[in-house]
Amino acid sequence: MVKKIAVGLIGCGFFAQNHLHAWKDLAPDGANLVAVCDIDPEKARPVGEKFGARWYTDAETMFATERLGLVDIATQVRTHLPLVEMAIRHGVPTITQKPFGQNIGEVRRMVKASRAAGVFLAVHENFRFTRPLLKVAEIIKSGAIGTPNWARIGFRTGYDIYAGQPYLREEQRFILMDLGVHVLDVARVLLGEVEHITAELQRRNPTVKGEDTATMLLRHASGAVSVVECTYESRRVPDSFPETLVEIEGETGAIVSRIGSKIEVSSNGTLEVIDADPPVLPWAARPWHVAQESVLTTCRHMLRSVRAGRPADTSAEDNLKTFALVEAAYEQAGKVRLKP
Ligand code: NAD
Ligand code: 89V
Repeated sequence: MVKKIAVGLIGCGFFAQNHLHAWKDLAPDGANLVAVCDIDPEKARPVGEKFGARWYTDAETMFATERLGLVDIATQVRTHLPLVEMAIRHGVPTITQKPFGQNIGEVRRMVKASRAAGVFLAVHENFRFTRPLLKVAEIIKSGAIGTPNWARIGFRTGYDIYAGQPYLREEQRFILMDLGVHVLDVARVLLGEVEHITAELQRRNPTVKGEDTATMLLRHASGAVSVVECTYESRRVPDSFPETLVEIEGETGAIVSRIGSKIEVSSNGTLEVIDADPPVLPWAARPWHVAQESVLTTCRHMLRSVRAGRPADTSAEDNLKTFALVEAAYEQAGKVRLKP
């Protein structure tokens, strides 16, 4: 009999629906979704009723009332710091959605608080847990292409993200905080830690306040170079949303991912095409299914990490390294000037 872990979720909005389904799917693995919380009762109540959990409109009351073994924070970034610090005060292992914090000062404060209290803290950074990118990482680890020495990692879409996340139009720091955290994390996973980064940022959509396109150049400690890019202003057809497409080159081969989660592996002169398209879970729908399945994989990883008493792969300390790249990209943007 698997020991159950009481799970609480804070923030019953747009993306949290995927977290909720994932925790219910993980019931056989010991996840027991007992409580949900949203400051808006018109969100908390129906979610509590639908997922069979007690519902709250105040996180402090939920922590005081429930005996939680894990809390999953799926609110927007402005509330991550206060909610994470609250959870840590209550000694509850905590997951928070990306972006980890509003700035690196907040991120460092949360890392310090979790370390001082000895409380598990991780970021729900799910792109590295998408099935295609798990497969790419596995291929690299197999040595099929040798040591990666060049890469292009891109999330380029024209998908109307604003329909489900209208607040993104108002963010002064937009694409790096929303997508840069994802693609830079993927770059770290596939090519290792980064020594330096330069960035060019653009606002190509006049109706948004922040940058909507980022093109970054990274030098990794291994000597590899990667071009890392993200935008919601692509007009390509077909659209690749929500896939991160990669081109990875090594001494003896290359990996190229194509729309539809197809992965082309060139190794020592031979080509193999792998289908890494994940199943469309009963509560998922194309094209979101790639991201939705990764939510389940991410939550499963978190549950296993808490149960094993070990840090998550996307621990607070690890995600600080990704977040530092976001801040460096903002700082570097446009600074490399020509001196004719
Ligand atoms: P949302 O605004 O739809 O939902 C957030 C919910 O939190 C709202 O219902 C709000 O009422 C509630 N809330 C706010 N403050 C609260 C508090 N103090 N206590 C309890 N509830 C509170 O936002 P969203 O689009 O679902 O995004 C949430 C987070 O998920 C963001 O950080 C976003 O970047 C992230 N996100 C991640 C992915 C991914 O993992 N790939 C995809 C989409 C969004
Ligand atoms: O990650 C996010 O916040 C979403 C995405 C569609 C990229 O998953 O916007």
